[in-house]
Amino acid sequence: MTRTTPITGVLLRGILDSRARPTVEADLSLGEVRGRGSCPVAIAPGRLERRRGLRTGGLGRLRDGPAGRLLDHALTGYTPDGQAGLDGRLRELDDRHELGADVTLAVSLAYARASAAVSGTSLRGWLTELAGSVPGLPRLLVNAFSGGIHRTGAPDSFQQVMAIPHAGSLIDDVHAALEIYGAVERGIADGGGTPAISASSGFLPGDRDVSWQLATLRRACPVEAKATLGVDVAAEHLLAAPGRYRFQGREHESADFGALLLDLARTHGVEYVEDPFDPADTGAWHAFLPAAREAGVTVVGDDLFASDAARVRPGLADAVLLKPSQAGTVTATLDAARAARDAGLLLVVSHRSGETEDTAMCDLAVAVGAEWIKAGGPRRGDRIAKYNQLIRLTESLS
Ligand code: 2PG
Ligand code: MG
Repeated sequence: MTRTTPITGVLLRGILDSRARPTVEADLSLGEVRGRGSCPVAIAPGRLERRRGLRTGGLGRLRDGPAGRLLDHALTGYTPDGQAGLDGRLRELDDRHELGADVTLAVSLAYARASAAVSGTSLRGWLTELAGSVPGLPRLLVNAFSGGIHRTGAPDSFQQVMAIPHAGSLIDDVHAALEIYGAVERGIADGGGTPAISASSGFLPGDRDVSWQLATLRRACPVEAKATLGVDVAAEHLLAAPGRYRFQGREHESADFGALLLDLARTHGVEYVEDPFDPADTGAWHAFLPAAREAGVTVVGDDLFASDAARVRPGLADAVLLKPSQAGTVTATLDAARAARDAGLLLVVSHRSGETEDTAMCDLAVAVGAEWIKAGGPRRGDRIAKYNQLIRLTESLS
């Protein structure tokens, strides 16, 4: 039905992300039906992300700005050949006019929601249909500590230290997440600290090192949660020189850094390591993967693949991290998911540090049957909105 439904209106609006920085929301109409989408904003975009936002800067209706005028002209009255047709058009416009991912993703998601409504299905159902995938509920990556470039000063620690509950069901995992997070919070307060929370709702650990963070988090996990731990090294932001990483006051060559990561993993029960090296340090990724597998660690590429199907290949990592704002459109995100599956890789769907109240990432994670979802710690409305959408999504898949 949407194949033959013309777009009857597109409205761009500047709204605020969770860090109170401007981003873009789009309303798109297919006749009487309207869909809405918005784009999150990163503190730490990877340098391979080609579709960074334009930073329109404005709040309220952007109709009179260049992107608003252009899209109004290019899309009103246009009948796209489904989601792929619309996203192809958006990509062309982006290539020619540098719209930025904030505009293209917002419009693309708005179209997906409007199309789902026209077809009488949910966004999750619609995305599953588009992806041709088997839906499934992911496990939670619960951000407990934030560091690296997500805290102030020169980055020299992990960007995220996370708990991964495996309590039996997604709802049980949410209960476990609350318990673990609460225990970490009480631990900080009992130690005389004031629990301060980062943009991604992880606690800011002050001058406590990564070993302390991992040990504290491990202690906070109740046995019934059957939790393991995960880290986002975000090594691109730790790079001192090619093949050299800054970490807790020292510099390490790639091989030593890999050994240090696996030591920490073995000591603390870390089963998930994201971005252990810079994307250009491919020799290090290749060498690390078999050693990590031997240690029971899953290696995940975020800045490495930048949610780009053309970059996805086996041999570097076990899993691809998907961020729709890296890919720029729904179609490009699903293409990256498909490329991952074709390469025999697992999937993680991730939030950004600056989120909006849009919960499409949860529908995406369930639609493509991603193994994990990373939506921050269970605090603040922007992250809680994701937890709540996951709770709703369990109803369609129990
Ligand atoms: C990450 C994300 C999410 P950012 O590195 O995985 O926490 O950070 O949005 O700043 O890229
Ligand atoms: Mg990351």
